Amino acid sequence: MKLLEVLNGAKAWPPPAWLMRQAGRYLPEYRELRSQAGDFLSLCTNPELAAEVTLQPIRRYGFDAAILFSDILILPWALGQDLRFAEGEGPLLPPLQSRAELAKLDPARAISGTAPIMETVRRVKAGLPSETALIGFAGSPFTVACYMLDGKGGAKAGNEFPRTRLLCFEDRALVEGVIELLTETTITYLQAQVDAGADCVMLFESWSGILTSSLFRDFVIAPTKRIVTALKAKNPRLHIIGFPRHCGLMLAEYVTATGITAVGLDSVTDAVTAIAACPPGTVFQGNLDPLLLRLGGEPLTQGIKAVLNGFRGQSHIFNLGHGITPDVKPEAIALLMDTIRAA
Ligand code: 1CP
Repeated sequence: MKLLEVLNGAKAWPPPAWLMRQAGRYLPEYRELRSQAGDFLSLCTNPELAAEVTLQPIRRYGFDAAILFSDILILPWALGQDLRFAEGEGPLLPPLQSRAELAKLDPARAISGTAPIMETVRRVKAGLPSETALIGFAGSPFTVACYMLDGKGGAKAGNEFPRTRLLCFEDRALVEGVIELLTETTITYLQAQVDAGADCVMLFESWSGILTSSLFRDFVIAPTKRIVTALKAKNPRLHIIGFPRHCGLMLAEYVTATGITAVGLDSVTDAVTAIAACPPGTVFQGNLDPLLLRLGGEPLTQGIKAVLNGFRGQSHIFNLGHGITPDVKPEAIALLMDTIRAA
């Protein structure tokens, strides 16, 4: 599998490619299945439909990797926190109020509550071509904690999770408690995905950019290092991709201190800067601006070539800097894959 070779440190030209949110509302076949399933949570917990949705973009575009179709909020939901996805609003949860409420969440449910997800992993693995890698994933503890404490998404929780950031000072023990629970259960949850057939795993730290450097060390680097160390102790050859979105100057420290195999870059971090900042041999994933997919045509092909050339000579996995948005035309993704293959 080309993706695993690059994660092992090989350099490939053209690089292997997959895209964040490659399954989703921009695809007509996704919208069709989604309407059959009812709400989004029912889709995530229906192994037959979730596996089909995972495979749809692979059939259409032949990406080098499939990413399990699920959501980072499945873990807190499995542990016992209410969750619903309001149409057009993203996730909604009752914000955790106290350590007493936190104590009601049950870590044992990281296994029993996620059984349908593991069934999806097994089905996808069985349905994938042998050259296509299967990526399992979880949210990183801090990013998931933002949703558990603010109760809604970053786009909705104006000013970027204000309650979570205040709690870091007002009731730090509560934030630490949530992160502790998530760190332990994320290890269990990702190990179960590996046991079910995931070839590598990715940690989404989508909101790492809202923390001060000091809090970033405590709430991003330390838990990530614990997860990576625990998973590698059990699976020495497992590759773990970290995505510390908008982490800015903390990038090199994140890469060095956590021990992750590869780092996903957001679109605002350019190749020259990232390569100069990170230790030699760092494996990079990224980082086309998904906005260009809405434009298509020449701006898109120029943007793709800039990413390809920017990381040429490095171990690089082509991806976006964030997920595909629902307004992207499926033809733009076909143009993207043709451009990469012709490079
Ligand atoms: O069909 C729909 O209307 C639901 C839209 C949707 C989809 C397709 C949500 C709700 N989640 C997903 C799938 C999803 N989420 C995947 C599937 C695999 C793939 O990439 O194809 C993955 C990996 C995620 C991960 C995820 N969920 C992240 C991390 C990546 C990122 O986007 O930064 C985050 C932050 C979430 C939370 C979430 N779930 C859904 C939405 C709309 C959001 C974002 C809310 C916000 O904070 O604004």
